Amino acid sequence: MKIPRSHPRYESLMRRERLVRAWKSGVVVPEGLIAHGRGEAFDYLFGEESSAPALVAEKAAAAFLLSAKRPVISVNGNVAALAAREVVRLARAIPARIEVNLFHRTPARVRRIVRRLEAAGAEAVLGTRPDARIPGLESKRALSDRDGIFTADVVLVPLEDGDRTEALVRMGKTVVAIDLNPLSRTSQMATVPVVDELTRAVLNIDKFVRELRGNPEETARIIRTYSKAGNLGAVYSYINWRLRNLARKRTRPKRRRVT
Ligand code: PTJ
Repeated sequence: MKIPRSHPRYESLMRRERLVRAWKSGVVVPEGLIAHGRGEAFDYLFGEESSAPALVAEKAAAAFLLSAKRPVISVNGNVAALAAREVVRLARAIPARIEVNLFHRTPARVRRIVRRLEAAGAEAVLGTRPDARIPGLESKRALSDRDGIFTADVVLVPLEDGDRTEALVRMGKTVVAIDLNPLSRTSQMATVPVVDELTRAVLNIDKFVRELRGNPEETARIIRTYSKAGNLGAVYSYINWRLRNLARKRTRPKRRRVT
């Protein structure tokens, strides 16, 4: 389907189209389409823009990734469909390794996603030959690579499930999550929950990585002063403020013009 550029919700419709195409080619699972719809509903609450608290979390995410010894970006079907190029660019800027990790894992799907990342410029993508298991996880998400997520100190997990986030945190890792739902178990469990839309979040983190590179003092200061509770609190307040503003606009009586 051709989406006209002039459509007021062009970006959102394009993302939906990209996901449907990726589902047809076996990169995205049907559950990924449901997950996307949930995310979009939350994005309306943010006015489909990165909020100020999201930008604070994105800067903190960049600082944690830059100061990591073994940073890894985890990629699933939705992420490969929506942000393969952006993820590869971010991995290069940090630099970090990329590992494909799937909830609905099949070897063929992993290979398809690796190929998609390679087409976007990625090299040495991990995930096809897992040789370790994340302790305490029953699902196939536990399968991991010793050179990647298993020994990473900082892991970026966009569109994750809460179980693996919790298991990774239990292993002592710093987990940076991207999830539009501030109430999801992932957002609650992550060390740095970034409550923003995937493509916007990856681009913002990339921008902050480039800004902070070569400035270890500022990077350390950001890590020192970041507060997860404070940041999530600011996200709730932002949603509250937006809804109250909208309610006020709707209920305010129209003023008569006196001539
Ligand atoms: O490719 P697989 O097999 O690993 O499966 C991927 C999915 C996404 C199906 C799997 O990880 C899953 O089931 O995830 P959940 O538990 O549905 O969680 C996805 C979360 O991502 C939800 O909280 C959504 O609100 C959020 N979300 C969806 N789309 C976006 C998003 N957050 C940010 N940006 C989005 N574009």
